[in-house]
Amino acid sequence: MMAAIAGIAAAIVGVGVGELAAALFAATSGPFTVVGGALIDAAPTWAKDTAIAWFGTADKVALLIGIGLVLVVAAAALGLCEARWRRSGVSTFVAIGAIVAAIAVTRSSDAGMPSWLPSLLAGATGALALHLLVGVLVGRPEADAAAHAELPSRRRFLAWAGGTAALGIALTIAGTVARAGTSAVTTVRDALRLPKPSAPAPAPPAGAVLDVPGITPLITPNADFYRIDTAIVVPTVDPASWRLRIHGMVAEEIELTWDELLALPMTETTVTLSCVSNEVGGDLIGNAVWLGHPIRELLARARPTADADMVLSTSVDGFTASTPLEALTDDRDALLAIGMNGEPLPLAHGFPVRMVVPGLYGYVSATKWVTDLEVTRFDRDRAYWTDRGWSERGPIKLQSRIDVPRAGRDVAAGDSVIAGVAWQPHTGVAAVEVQIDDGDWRRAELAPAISDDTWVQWRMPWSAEPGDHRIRCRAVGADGETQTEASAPPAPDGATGWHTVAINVR
Ligand SMILES: Nc1nc2c(c(=O)[nH]1)N[C@H]1C(S)=C(S)[C@@H](COP(=O)(O)O)O[C@H]1N2
Ligand SMILES: [Mo]
Repeated sequence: MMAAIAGIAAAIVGVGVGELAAALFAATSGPFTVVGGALIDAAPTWAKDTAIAWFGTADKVALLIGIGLVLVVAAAALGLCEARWRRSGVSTFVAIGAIVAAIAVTRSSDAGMPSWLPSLLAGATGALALHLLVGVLVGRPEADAAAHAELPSRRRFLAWAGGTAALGIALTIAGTVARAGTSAVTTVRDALRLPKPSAPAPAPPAGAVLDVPGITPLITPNADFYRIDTAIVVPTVDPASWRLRIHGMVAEEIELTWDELLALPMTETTVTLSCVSNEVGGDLIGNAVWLGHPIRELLARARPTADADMVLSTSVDGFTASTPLEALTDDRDALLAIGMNGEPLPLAHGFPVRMVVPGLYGYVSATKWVTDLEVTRFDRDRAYWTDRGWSERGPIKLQSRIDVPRAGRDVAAGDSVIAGVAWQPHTGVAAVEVQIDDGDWRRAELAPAISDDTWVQWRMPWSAEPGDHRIRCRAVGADGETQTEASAPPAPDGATGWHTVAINVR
């Protein structure tokens, strides 16, 4: 009996961890959602019809309750098994988690999210909890020795089991609350219509997209765009309550509502955004068409004082970035962005409003869910990452990457192609050079750029000879500078070095 309770408590805490993990990392991949969805898809029509006939619109709720009841019975059985044959229940918990995780992967609609994670965590947590609870229950030999010890030890077990179950319920509630906030704002976002830009982004020039299988797409789809957040939970900001305050060293303070922002002229521009943590050859970089109002217009209204040199932007989540005032007032398209690739900003990319500043790493410029711009000075205020050892200024460094052939992949001998992307946003790229083994550096074909604010694709034909080869690339900036070979780590202000891939040709 007690062992059955241990099994049930373990299952509850496992489910709680799984559902909370789903709310945080992979919305549609909670263990219950996965099993429910799979059952609905697998159920024969007569079963669905019967369910609807019996439960009507509550059929989904009935299904979830049904799954819950099956789980309770199974968990009780696993508890009893574990008490008799140690490890049997624990390993079955892990196995169930792994199976549900595998189903989750086949069903997931959370692009780029670890859909296997919630169920795997649920299984592992359930297993751990069962192991500990049965440990308390079976007890240590000295506790068993004295018969009179039985009552306190049973009470102790019930306290542990009750606590475990309560924790699971609390986690489930936390997950539900987190998800409810997200779904409310998602509904608002889905209903939004973006204003038309008064200055639309020019179409990419002819030839900007090279026909090379496997090369990085010129425009990164939203679902594939890298993400960097200090917040564990994606903040949910309702546009109706969003406000932006511009204050500090200004002649005139400005406060802006969502409706006021939407009424302002909108610019559309393509900008490559990169993370300072991007390693040489890394993929923490993306290129999107952003829609927004130029920040320089707002600052012109606010009129910064002559001695100001920085804007400290703050997010609802407390993240801050220090952006040189100049980058926000010169003629580049630094935007208070509301749109990304023709859609309202995705929640994870800063809905409803973020900053996008051509030429600067994200950590000093691209504040998501932005609500406050304080005009100030670098010697007066410090931003989130500056306090953690990163440079207070972060211009994006000249870089190039080999996408094709992929490192470690075998290549067939004969006519082949080497291709990739190169970037130094707001400076532009003039050339890319490629070296094979210890040969000469040769110029690659450079596709025309959308603008100096975006990356460019490049390629070079290669007659691949059998054997092991080393391929390296380096870019030349539009300012004439050649990308440095000196290798530097991302901290404190961005990685440098030549991207090098080892290839086997056969
Ligand atoms: N509020 C907030 N804004 C933020 C961050 C953050 O952690 N919180 N990360 C920054 C960093 S380090 C980068 S590289 C970019 C990444 O933007 P993305 O997640 O839309 O790709 O956002 C920037 N803006
Ligand atoms: Mo970043």
